Amino acid sequence: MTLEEITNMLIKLDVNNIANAVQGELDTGTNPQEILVALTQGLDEVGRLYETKGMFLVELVLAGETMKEAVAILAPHLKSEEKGSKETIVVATVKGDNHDIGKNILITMLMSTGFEIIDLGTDCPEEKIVQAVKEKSAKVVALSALLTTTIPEISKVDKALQKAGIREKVKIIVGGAPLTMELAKANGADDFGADAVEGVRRIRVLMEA
Ligand code: B12
Repeated sequence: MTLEEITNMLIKLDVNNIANAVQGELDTGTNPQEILVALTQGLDEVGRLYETKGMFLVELVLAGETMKEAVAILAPHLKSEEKGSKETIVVATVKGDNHDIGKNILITMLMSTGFEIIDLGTDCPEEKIVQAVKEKSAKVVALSALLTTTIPEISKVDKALQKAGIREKVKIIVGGAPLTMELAKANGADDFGADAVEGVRRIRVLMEA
C-alpha cells in the first residue's frame, strides 16, 4: 500500500477498506501527517469532481463518511509536537456550515498539546460563541469555514464579541479551504491557519501575545 493508493481509495469512496489501509500504513511506520495529507488530497479531488459535475451530492456525502472512517484510525496518532497550556479555546464551525472533518482534526491536535477545548459543533450562531467565551474565559476562538457563502459569519462573531465588550480579551483564528490570511483579516479575524499543524502553532503564539 502506498500513500497514492490511500488517496485513490478516497476518490473511489472505498468506505469499507479505508480504515484497514490507514492502519496498515501506520503499522509500516509512515508519518501520520503524511497520511493525512494523502487523504486530504483525495478529498480535494472529490471536491473538484463535485464542482465539475463528475460526482453528485450522494458521492460527496460518501466521501465525507470515508474520510471519517480514516480519521477515526488516524486521530490518536496526530500528536502535535507543540506544548500547550491549560488555557481554554472555543472551537466551532460557523453558522450555515456543517463541515466538521477539518475542525475535528484541529481539535484532536489542540487536545494533544494540552489545551482545554470547548467544541460548539457545526452551524454555530455567534451568540453561542459569545456565551462560551464569557463562561469559560476563553483566550482564543477558532472558527472553521468551508463555504464561500458563510465566510461573512466570521465578521458576525467579531462584531458580537465587540458588542459584548470582550473582543480585546480574546483572539480569533480561522481556517478552512476557501480562506486566506487576507480574507481572515478582512472579516475581523486576528489570524489564519492553512492546516491543523499551522493552526496549533499560531494559536500558541496568540496565547502568548
Ligand atoms: C466532505 C465534504 C462535504 C461533506 C462534509 C462532511 C463533514 N461531516 O464535514 C458533506 C457531504 C456533508 C458536504 C456538504 C456540502 N458541501 Co462540501 N465538501 C466536502 C469536501 C469534499 C471536503 C471537506 C473536508 O472535510 N476536507 C478535509 C479536511 C481535513 O480539510 P479542511 O476542512 O479544509 O480542514 C483542514 C484545513 O482547512 C484546516 N482547518 C479547517 N478548519 C480550521 C479552523 C482553524 C481555526 C484552523 C486554524 C484551521 C482549520 O485544518 C484542517 C486539517 O488540516 C470539500 C472540498 C474541499 N476540498 O474542501 C467540499 C466543499 C467544501 N463542499 C462544498 C459544497 C458546495 C457543499 C454543499 C453546499 C453541497 C450541497 N449542494 O448540499 C453542502 C453544504 C452543507 C452545509 N450547509 O455545510 C464546496 C464549497 C464551495 C464553496 N467555495 O463554497 C466544496 C469546496 C466542494 C466543491 N469544490 O464544490 N461537503
